[in-house]
Amino acid sequence: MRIDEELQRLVQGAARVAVLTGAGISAESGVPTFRQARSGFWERFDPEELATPEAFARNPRKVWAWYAQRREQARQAEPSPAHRALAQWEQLLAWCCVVTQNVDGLHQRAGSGHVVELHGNIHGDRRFEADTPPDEDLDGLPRCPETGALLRPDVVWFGERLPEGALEAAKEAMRSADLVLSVGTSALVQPAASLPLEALERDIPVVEVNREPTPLTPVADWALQGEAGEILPELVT
Ligand code: BV8
Repeated sequence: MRIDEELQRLVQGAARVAVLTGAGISAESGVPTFRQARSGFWERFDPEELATPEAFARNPRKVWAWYAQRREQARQAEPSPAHRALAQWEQLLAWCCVVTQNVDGLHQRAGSGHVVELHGNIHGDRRFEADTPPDEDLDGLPRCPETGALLRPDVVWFGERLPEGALEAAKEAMRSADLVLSVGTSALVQPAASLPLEALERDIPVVEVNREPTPLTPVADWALQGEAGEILPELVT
């Protein structure tokens, strides 16, 4: 893709960068996105149906099956050229904060040093604090070794509050950057999708890199349509 000269100068002159990423940046690592056309594996598992505390309380076995499969996918995946381009760029910047909606841990594996995980991390567990089905239905599911309480994936489900510190850190990064990128997100899930607005309200330039148009496209200063794994290495290194 030919990168606009003005944009290239802006990127090369940046010192403090905040990058919001979504499932699209991991697509080229082989990790399925949330809203791609339903095919095969995704027909049985609708994320917005399953990524909720109610779904887990109703059927922890089915939700754990979905997360166990996604955990394994994330383990087997390798960071994409886009993850790696961001990690390399960080070495040239005064600071770079990657604010990710993803739970796959691929930014950290690519070498990014400052990653804010808005929606948690699929490789962690924590205690499930609400009521669960009777014990006999929970046989074989992960439990807390000390208390025997049922464990759940350490991610933020729909209807759950984001980790306070993470959301505040993400907003602060967007407000104090001199350049913001939004990469591989459909800009639909709140409150993450509103983060670039923190920059736009302060006339901080926002660049979108995404395979298709999103609600952010019309208000972004630049919108580069295509594969993150092709565009980012050309744009930032
Ligand atoms: C909350 C973790 C409140 C689990 C996820 C307004 C304000 C506040 C809340 C709401 C609101 N309106 C609605 C809500 C509720 C809800 C919400 O936003 N619903 C949406 C569907 C409308 N939000 C919530 O519930 C949030 N909680 O607000 O709580 C509250 C307040 C007080 C007290 C209690 C509660 C919690 C949201 C977090 C949900 N958890 N994930 C898990 O992963 O299993 S969200 C899930 O969606 C993932 O994290 C995913 O990353 C995220 C967003 O999706 P994207 O990353 O954008 O992925 P998607 O597939 O959609 O898009 C990928 C894009 O990439 C596409 O555009 C595609 O074209 C592009 N692409 C693909 N390949 C490539 C590419 N681009 C470039 N290159 C490629 N190769």
